[in-house]
Amino acid sequence: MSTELFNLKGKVALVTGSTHGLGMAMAKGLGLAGAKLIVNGNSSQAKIDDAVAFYKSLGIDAYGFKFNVTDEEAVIKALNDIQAKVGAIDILVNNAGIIKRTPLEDMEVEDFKEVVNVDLVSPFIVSKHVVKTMISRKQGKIINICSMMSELGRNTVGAYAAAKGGLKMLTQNMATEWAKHNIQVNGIGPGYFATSQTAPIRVEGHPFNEFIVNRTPAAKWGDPDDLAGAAVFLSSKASDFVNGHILYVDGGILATIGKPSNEK
Ligand code: GCO
Repeated sequence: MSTELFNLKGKVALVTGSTHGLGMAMAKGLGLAGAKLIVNGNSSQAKIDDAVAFYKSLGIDAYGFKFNVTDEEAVIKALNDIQAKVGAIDILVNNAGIIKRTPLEDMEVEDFKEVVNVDLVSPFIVSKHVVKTMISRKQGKIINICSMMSELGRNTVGAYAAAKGGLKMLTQNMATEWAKHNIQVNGIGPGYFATSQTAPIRVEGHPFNEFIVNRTPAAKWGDPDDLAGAAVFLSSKASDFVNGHILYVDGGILATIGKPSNEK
């Protein structure tokens, strides 16, 4: 089989939240596969500039755009700028997300709404406006970054699970509505990865750290670079007949009920 199937040369890829963590790992994979990268963040211009410099140091053609994915007006303006300065977006990775870990009974409604707004509503906002050009160009790839919590619940992450569960179904509905335009919409469901988002539950001795290593058949936390292959696959010709699929990259967590802690 030709590696051309996975070649992204000439494609423009927007990865929201690509200044660090899983977004950066996936964006790096797309860039190294040949895509021109649109780097997005909303924290600081300095962080975006540093990320663009990092991608460029790898020989990747990268451009930074600071905008808040929950603000529809800001998204529309940014997409117009991107179109004018870089070109039409071929690949959209809706990665930007937040998490708040609080027992549901203690969670403020505003906090619940904020998590859903960032993790579920913003992929809708960005996709709704990017897809217009994809429809007119009769081609496009959209990848929504779901989660283990698209399938399973866990104490203290109820808002995040509600959002990521919804994102799984939004992915399937986008696929349903847009596949006829030769637009493939799929999801990636990361397992437990070593990032800043999981740092608080990964510290040495934290009960969750031991739990995840025991619960994961691969017996380790994922390395963010482990996600690059899934992102390239779902962004490339190799997935032109894959629609509405959530590709879990989880070391086997969803394949098992787990094992007693004293079992190897
Ligand atoms: C948590 C973790 C998870 C992971 C990931 C799993 O608190 O359970 O942060 O949410 O980050 O989403 O797929």
